[in-house]
Amino acid sequence: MNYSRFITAVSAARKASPIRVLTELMQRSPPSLISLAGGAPNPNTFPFKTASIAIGDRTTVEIGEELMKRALQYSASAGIPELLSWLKDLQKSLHNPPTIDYRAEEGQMELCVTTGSQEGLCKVFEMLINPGDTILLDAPTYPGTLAALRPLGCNIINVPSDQHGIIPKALKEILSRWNAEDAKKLTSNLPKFLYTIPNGGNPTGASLTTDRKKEIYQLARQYDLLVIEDDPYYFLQFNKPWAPTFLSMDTDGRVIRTDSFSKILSSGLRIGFLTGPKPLIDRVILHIQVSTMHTSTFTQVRAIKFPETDLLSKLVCVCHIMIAQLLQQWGQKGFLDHVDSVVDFYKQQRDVMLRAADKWLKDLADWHIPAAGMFLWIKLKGVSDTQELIMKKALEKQVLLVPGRAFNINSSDPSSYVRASFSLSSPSQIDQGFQRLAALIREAV
Ligand code: 09M
Repeated sequence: MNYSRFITAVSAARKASPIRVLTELMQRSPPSLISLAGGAPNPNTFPFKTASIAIGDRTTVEIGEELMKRALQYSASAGIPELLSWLKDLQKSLHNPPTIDYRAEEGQMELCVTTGSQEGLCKVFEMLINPGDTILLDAPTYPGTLAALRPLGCNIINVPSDQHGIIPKALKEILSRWNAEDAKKLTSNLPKFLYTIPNGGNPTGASLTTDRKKEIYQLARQYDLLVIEDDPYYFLQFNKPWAPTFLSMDTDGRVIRTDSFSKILSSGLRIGFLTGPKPLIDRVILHIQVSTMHTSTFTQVRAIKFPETDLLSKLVCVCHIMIAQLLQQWGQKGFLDHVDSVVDFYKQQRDVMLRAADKWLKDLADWHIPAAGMFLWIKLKGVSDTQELIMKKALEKQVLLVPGRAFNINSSDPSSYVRASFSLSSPSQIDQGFQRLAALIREAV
């Protein structure tokens, strides 16, 4: 792969800071080295000493004094080594990426920890998109993606999809506007990437079939596209075996995958991870390095904010240690057992919502059964746009859903859909919520 075609001038210009180079040199040196080079604070002065965190299975994650000192200290931008190696092993077991033993420049699998998958996505988009570039995605899609993409000034093309995700034939048709041979030219105006949510799509609940993934990957090869596989609902697949991922098919090193712990360990801790070809992941790590530096500069200027923000950045490190300790304690089996119990919960919730939909919405709306995730995407019959219905009238009826417009590439385009989430509400709330929605639709049509 020639990665230079994909990278913006800004991203290509990123270089490691000299302090980072020195830090790595220091870490590799024998203990006899007297280093006066480190710029990190002395953790003995920090007020937090130990922590014991209770886990649901009656065990605890213990953070003793030495570990706490590390937890409160600055750490590597890519993630702490124990968490990185645990996650690399996980990716190997789950996806067995063909790139695992490639040479670095050939697109060897690399990984970095991100502050939620959102940070990874945003930094990947900023690495790849120049104003005027074309990119492909299957809308309706996650508004966080659209909000990160729109200001970058790219031309977003919608690839038609159905309840099984992107339709390969439609993708082929769109790509036939370009000449695949142009992909070899540095100045090619071919789309740079295809973005998709392959499991339990947000908002559609759609999951791509394996055959479609294979066809899509072949088209990506033909037209030299990167594939951005945003998969926060991977661990919330209701049926086993879990579908093979784009990462598992990636013989070229053209897949960038975002994973998230938000749906299975915690969304507030803000931990996700980015997996992809080393030449690209290294660019993102350089961006992470400098965005942390910007935060520091800001806090020095705004003195009042200093203690609060400083504490926050250290707590992020505590979170990494907390997750790393938990995962090491659990091992892969313990982690996947926990995932199974989370899936059991969401599957039951999905079934409760489907029963309520059958009971109240049968003649008023259409939907497909989601095979993963936490959303039901409901098309209201006879309602051309749900925006006003939800934003004004639904509140009066004491029920709230997300109007479909929020997920359109152009958010002023009308939508007949609403997104209902089955993650937080109790069975009786779901039942009552749909009863209220049914009354609302009846009044509107
Ligand atoms: N609604 C998400 N989606 C969401 C949502 C959310 C507060 C988040 C896809 O936590 P992260 O950074 O790993 O997740 C980001 C992310 C990435 N990709 C497809 C997602 O669905 C999270 C947060 C309030 C509402 C929210 O509605 O859909």
